[in-house]
Amino acid sequence: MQISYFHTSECVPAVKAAAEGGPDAAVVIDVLRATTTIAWSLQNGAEAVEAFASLDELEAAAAAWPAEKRLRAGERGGQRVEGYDLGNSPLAVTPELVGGKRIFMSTTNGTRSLAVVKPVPLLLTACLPNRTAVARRLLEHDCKRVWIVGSGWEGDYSLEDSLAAGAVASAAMEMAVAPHIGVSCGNDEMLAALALWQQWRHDPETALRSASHGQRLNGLGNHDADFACCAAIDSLQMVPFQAEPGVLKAS
Ligand code: 3SL
Repeated sequence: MQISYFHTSECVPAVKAAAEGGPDAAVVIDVLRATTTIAWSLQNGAEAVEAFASLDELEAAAAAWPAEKRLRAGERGGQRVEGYDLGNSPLAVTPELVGGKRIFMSTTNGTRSLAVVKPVPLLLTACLPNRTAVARRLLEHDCKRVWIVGSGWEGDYSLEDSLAAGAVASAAMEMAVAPHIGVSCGNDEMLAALALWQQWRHDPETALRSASHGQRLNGLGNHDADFACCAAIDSLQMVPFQAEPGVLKAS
C-alpha cells in the first residue's frame, strides 16, 4: 500500500480511475474539527452526515428532508452559522440531539476536501480518535494507492491535519507486519507528516493548541473540551465511510 498526503483540497490532483493509476482509497482529515465532529456524530447515533462545500447546496438538500429528521450544521470562520442547529463542535453532537437524524453539514475547509475526492471508490474520514481504526480498515480492504487529504485553512497548510496524516500512516505501518503487505510513502509530504507524528505523538494536544487554527479557536473563546476531544488518540473505533456521494455513514 502506497500512501500519499495532500495538505489541502487545493493540492489534490484530478481524480483518475483506479485502473488508470488513480487512488483506490481516500482519507479526509480535518482534525480541528470537522472530521472529529463527523466521527462523534455517527458514534452518537446520527443516521448520516451529508457534507456540502457550500451553504446554498446544503440548504437545498436539507429542505427536501423531513424536518423532524434533520439538523443543519454550519461553520464559517470557526463559528456557527447564524440560525443553524449546530456549529462544528464534537461536544455538541450528543446522542440526545443527533440520534436518528441526518446532519447536513458545511464547514470552511473540511467539507471542501470531502468534495474533491467524492469519486474515489473507498472514501473514509479520519481524526486522531479513530486513526488506528481507519488504518486497520485500509489494510482490510487491501488498498494499493491511498490519498490522505488534509483540509488546512483556506488553502494554507495546517499542522494538525499533517499530524493526523502521520498518525494514520504510522498505525498502518505498525499493523502491516506480514512481509507481503508493505506500506510505503508516495510523496515527501507523507514522509514529513510521519516525522511530525514522531515529534508530537506523546502530546498531540499541545500540537493542536500551538497550530494556527488552534490559536484561532482560542481567540474565539474557551475550546478546552474541543481540544481534549480532538486530541484523544484511539478513543473511537468508528470509521465514517462514504455510502453514497457526499453521504457519510457509520461502520
Ligand atoms: O475548517 C473547517 O472545516 C472547520 O473544521 C473549522 S472549525 O474547527 O470548525 O473552526
